[in-house]
Amino acid sequence: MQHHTSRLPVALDFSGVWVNCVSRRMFRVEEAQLGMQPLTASRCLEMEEGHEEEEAQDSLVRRLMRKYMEHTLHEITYRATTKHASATSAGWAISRDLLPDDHQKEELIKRAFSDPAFMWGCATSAYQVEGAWNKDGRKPSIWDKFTHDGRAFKGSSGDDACDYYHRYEEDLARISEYGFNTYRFSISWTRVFPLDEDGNMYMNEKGVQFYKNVLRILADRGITPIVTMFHWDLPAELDWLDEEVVDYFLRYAEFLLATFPEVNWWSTFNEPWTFCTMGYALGLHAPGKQSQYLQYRCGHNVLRAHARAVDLFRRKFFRPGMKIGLVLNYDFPFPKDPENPHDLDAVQVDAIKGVGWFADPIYKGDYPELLKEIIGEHLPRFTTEEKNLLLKASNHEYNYYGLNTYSGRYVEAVHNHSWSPKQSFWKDDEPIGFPFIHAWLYKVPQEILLHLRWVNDRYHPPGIIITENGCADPGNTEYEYTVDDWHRVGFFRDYLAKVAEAVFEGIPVVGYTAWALIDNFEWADGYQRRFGITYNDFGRQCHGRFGGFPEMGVIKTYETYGWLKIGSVYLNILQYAIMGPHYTSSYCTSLYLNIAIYCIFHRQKMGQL
Ligand code: PNW
Repeated sequence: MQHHTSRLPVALDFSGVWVNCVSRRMFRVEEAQLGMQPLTASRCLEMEEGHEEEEAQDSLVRRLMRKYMEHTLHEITYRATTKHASATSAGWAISRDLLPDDHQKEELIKRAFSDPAFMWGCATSAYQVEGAWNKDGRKPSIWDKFTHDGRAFKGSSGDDACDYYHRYEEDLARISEYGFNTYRFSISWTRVFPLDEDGNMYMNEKGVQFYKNVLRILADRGITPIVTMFHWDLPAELDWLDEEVVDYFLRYAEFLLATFPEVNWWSTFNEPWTFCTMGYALGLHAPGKQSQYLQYRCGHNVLRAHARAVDLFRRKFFRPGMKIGLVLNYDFPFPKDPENPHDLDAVQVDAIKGVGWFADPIYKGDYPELLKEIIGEHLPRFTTEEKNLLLKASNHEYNYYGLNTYSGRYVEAVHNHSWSPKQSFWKDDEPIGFPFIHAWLYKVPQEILLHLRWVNDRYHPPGIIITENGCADPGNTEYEYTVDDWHRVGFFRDYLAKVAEAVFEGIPVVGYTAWALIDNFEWADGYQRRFGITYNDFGRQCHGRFGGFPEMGVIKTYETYGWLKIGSVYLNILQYAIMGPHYTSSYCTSLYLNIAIYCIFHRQKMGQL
């Protein structure tokens, strides 16, 4: 083997790494080999010939992984990048410095999630990924109408999105490659059960077949689906303000439960707070109405629909092991002035308005008294019968609490009055945490712990799944920048460590599904926000599956794996660490190392090293 001194500083930090060659065999490569010389397929074959009798692959995998966990991926990169912070276009420097306690956080995560039954996964929603908006009998939803009216960023729409409707097999394959055992996705109502001219709903067989295919693939791979009935794409003919929508939803829910008996984990609604507030108060989401109080009418019908659907589920469909829940979003706030009792009150009021609005009816049978006081006559009231139904619905072993959370915030009482807390993300010219999206997404890991405690103390749900958590790329969204997504690694590590703390406190967190499997249509923000752990080349309306890494070619498989982001690599490594050496996806992890190396190459090219 030709020896030459590497021009790469990072290579000095490797005493040797394992790469995965075409035959899925692992080879130890000395640092010099990693120089500027690409490890092409033929190079791999050459190495294979020279190492016929290498140790058994299993033990190699284990050694690789041991090495991995000894140094951990981020540390390797850290060494190569210490003192080199990269500025994003947002003008904010991301420090890649390894914090002294990062290892402790990972240890905590490993211990907390060691139950093999822990649901570890990622999520998508129909309108955000599927595309094929008018294919095979799918009918328009309020989001088709809203986007076709030009109301999303730069006139974008989910018409094509990730084209997942056609490319779902490739996308689903990633879920196991990333080491996940769970996948959360939603069904498009108008794809499977649209309305005809007379307002009658009918089964659209091709649409049903699509989800049957998805579910079959997941079952074959041992991945548990968590299926959301409603992730915002309401049939265009309906409106959450009309009471009749409750009956429509009930029939749709019954149709789903009867048509997809292979699904054990259901959720009725995703984030009613968001679609009611953004859709009916702020007008930023479909159907785009702006008002002071209509969101409460929307929420009221959603809660009735939830209660009736769950009641039906209990009476007609429940079998032991089946679960059904509601997914609620909230970003737990901090008092702007922790010394000011009014600001402390404002935190509680905010939580009542954000979480209590939906969770109190579900778990306590009615709206919080405080909310009734604050909203007054504009808050609809439940009948006694409805209250009983609500209570009966959740008070059962099938219930779980779906918790979506992203950001932290400050709240303060205005004129010492806490009823309408004022929110902000900055204090004394400092953001509350790293700003991923200036308008709303700041990294504040502590909020997930406070959030979990608040929910658990108030409702005692039998189980909680973190159904969404994640971040968007903060600055440049070009391929080279988003694949090298160390900010995302930091986000997941720090939030997961807080979830781990919650687990040790006895809070029953039974799963975590990262948002999102792939970059997708981010509603009103269109394609400018990349939340995916997989890169998607929207420009060409197809996934960046063909890979990039043009000059790199560390290994052959690189062509196949070019769409990976380091964020997904990290989650996979964590999963390996959690599950131990018997974890089957370890093979993939070795590929990821190559991606990490790519990023280091890339940074050097960009002058960051
Ligand atoms: C959630 N905000 O939506 C949704 O469940 C996902 O569909 C979405 O892609 C994800 O979070 C990331 O945004 C939100 O402006 C959209 O505060 C906007 C907000 C919050 C949640």
